[in-house]
Amino acid sequence: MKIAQQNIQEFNQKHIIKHKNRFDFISSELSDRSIDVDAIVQTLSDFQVAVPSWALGAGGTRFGRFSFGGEPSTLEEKIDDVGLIHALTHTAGAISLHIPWDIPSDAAAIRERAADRGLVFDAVNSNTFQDQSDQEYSYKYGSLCHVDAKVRRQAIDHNIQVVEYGEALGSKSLTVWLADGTSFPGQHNFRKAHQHTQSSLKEIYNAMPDDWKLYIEYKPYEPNFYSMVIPDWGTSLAFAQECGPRAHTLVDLGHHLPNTNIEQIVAILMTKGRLGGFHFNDSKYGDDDLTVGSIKPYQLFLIFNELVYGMENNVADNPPLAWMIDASHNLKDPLEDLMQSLDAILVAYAQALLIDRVALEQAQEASNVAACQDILQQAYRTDVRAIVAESRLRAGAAIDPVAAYRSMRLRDQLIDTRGLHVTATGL
Ligand SMILES: [Mn+2]
Repeated sequence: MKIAQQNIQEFNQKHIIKHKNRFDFISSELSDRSIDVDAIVQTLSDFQVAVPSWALGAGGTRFGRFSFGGEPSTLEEKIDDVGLIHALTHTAGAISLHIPWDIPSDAAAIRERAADRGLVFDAVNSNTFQDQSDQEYSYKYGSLCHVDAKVRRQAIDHNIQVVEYGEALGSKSLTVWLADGTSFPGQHNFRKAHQHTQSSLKEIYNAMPDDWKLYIEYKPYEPNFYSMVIPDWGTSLAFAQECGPRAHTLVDLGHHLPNTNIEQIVAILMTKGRLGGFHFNDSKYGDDDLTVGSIKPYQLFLIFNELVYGMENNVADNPPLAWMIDASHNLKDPLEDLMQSLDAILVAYAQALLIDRVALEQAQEASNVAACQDILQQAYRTDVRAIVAESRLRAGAAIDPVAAYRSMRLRDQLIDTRGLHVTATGL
């Protein structure tokens, strides 16, 4: 299923006058502050975030799962759904696959289907946190860290195979997240588990093509509750540095203990040239996988403040970042949730682009703490929604994607085509 461009134009036409009034108002206000609004609109139009194949259906918890009508049950349908989001937002120009949930049987056809919807394939993700029915050894007690070399071998080979699938699709990076860890003191020899993980990662890294990047994700707890083999950004960074220059740390916003200063982590990793990518979501307690910006929008803005600074002052030659949403939708229509997330990302990015960096630096140098706070909040409290809408309008997308999605009754159409009781693969 695809959206005709004409339908988007018709939707925009109905809302254009109201939008133009709002955009003209904020444009003149920002022009008075000597801000180049057109440059910001262009930056937002160009910004692309990958949608993961596992976020298109209803997620679940360990207590239950409530499916959502019209969920995609094949890789082709998942690509179609990302295509719908991309047509409405022009921000979701990439898809990220999890293997073995989404093994492409005909890579050329899948690639073509994606290209037809303006999509490319972003990082591929391996999975050694579940056992598959056809695998010889279990990951119950770990994968890349396992005490048994045969289990490590199987997990390394799986990652190398994921890279091969990715190559066929045009991906250029592998993301590794490990559930490896322990739930009880004494279960692991920490040093041995660390060394096994390091040598396994290095072997995967060395097997990748020369133009590939390795992203190493961290998480402090869950599914293991006493220790994780890669619990934090420092451990991830140490592994990345040991692997080589194309290995980087991946920050997932939900993979931190409460109140962790994530923006500071972003700043330090970029200073070291080792921030590889981002998994956007939001949380109240831990890895809640809630809609981006739904709980802590100010934190998201402060993170974008550091990202913008890092991209504008790239002294350590940090590579271009891989942006991806990593969320799970238990209550909302997954497509609406993803569009809300994309919107929240663009709002935070736009606000960060408004920060008066010259004034901020002067205030920092003068230790004028009150002024520092005022400068940040002046940007954060600016209503940039019309700027974000204008960036979509100029790119041929919908002024208000969720409203357009509803007015076109796209979920009803998906249910008509796919049925009410279908289940997407993934978490
Ligand atoms: Mn993640």
